[in-house]
Amino acid sequence: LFVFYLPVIHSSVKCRSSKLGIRLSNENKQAFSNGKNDLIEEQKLAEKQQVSSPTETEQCIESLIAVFQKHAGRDGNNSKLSKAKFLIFMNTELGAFTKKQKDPGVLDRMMKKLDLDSDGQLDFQEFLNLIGGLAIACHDSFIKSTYSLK
Ligand SMILES: [Ca+2]
Repeated sequence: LFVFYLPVIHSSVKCRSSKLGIRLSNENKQAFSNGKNDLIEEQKLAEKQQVSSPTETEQCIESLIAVFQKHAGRDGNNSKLSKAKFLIFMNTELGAFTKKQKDPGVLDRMMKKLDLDSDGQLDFQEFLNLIGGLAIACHDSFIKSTYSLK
């Protein structure tokens, strides 16, 4: 049903999202260490922060990273999702999808398919294949329903 092997924009995931927080805090430090924390400086800072606030896409990427780390970090190893953590992720974050599945073996098979290096865990790349596959399925379903209405 789903395409799990979506090539993902791996390098772009790392790029801006983590640097953004650092850049903003450096701007804060600079403005306040100069002793110019009057109204004008605060206004300039607010304008700078508005300009460099994350875009919708950047926020989505940050959310994916945060969700992965939240679930992967349940046992202290926040770089991989074990099968148990994968099941918790599926039942909490994608509960609507999971509840619809009548076949109890579907999550086992998904885990096996997603685990490309067969180490019994999902790294971030493998996790993104899941998200990509679900996004494609949702997009296809959206396109179908849009065209069937016309
Ligand atoms: Ca793996």
